[in-house]
Amino acid sequence: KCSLKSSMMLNLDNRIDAKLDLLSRQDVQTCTSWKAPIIWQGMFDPNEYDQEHKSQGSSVALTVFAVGRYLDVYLKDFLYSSERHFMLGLPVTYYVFTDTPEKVPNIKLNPQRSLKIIKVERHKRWQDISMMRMKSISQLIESDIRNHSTHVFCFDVDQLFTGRFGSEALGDSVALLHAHYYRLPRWLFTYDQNPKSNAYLEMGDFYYHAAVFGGSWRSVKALVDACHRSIMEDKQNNVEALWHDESHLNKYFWLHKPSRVLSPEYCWDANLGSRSDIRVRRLMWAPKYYNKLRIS
Ligand code: 2GW
Ligand code: MN
Repeated sequence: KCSLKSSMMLNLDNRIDAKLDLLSRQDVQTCTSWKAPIIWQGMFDPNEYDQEHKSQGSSVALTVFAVGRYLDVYLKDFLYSSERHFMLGLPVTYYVFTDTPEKVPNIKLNPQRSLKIIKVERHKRWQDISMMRMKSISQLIESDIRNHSTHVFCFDVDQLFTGRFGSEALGDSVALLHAHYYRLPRWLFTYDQNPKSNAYLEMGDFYYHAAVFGGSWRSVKALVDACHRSIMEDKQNNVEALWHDESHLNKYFWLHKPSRVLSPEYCWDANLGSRSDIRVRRLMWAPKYYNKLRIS
């Protein structure tokens, strides 16, 4: 449990964070040992965050990869749901990475929102499709995002927005608690245990989910560069981390603590059932069609 008496002791990402009410949630951990807030429903006033970010001129880039069949199966629903729930009221630019640009659905976007398509090659191994996202994101931040958006969020495509995923999630460096691990003892966390891998991590703070990470474009650039470098070095040494990019991400966030942590409300798995601490479901895992999608 968080022992902080007052949110004034938080490390603040935004001026408005001073108003976070850590004590409004007694049933969950609301700050980390390095005093980053863990964002749960009930701790914040959404309107105040929206106003603050509008007046600061925040704008958000959303990156998502839809390579091969993942485009047909997931992309359209992901984007439509995002139009209903993701960062409403702020300018949003979607960046869809795909090997088949012609198949990207033509979606009617709300005002102040636009979509750009980036063609990428389709790696043979799915592990590479997932890991090489780091490099593509880095290049895009450099060539485009940094000129247009203050913040970046990177998403898996196999999910659906079902509730507000708003400006309260914006911060300098943002990590997400993995829904399957946030209540488990740390020794069960599935960090990479091979000392030969750069992702090797005996014990970390939390188990973070790579399906969602974000921050200022500068911080995300540093993160994806570090993870990509780490992944490439592993390749040269003929090792692959247990959970691929997610293992490297967890190592990175151990070395570079996130300034803001999102509760599993921000990426919930319906298979876990309903729990009293999950008061709102903001983003949900979509079904995995393993037999159809993971043939390679
Ligand atoms: C991935 C696995 C098996 C077969 C295909 C793919 C695949 C992934 C693909 O054919 N096309 C594609 O665009 N992707 C992208 O990579 C897509 O955006 C997808 O959401 C993302 C990660 O793959 P996914 O969602 O199948 O993996 P998960 O849900 O098990 O992801 C966790 O672990 C991954 C590493 O193994 C990543 O770290 C991911 O960020 C985690 O959420
Ligand atoms: Mn996924």
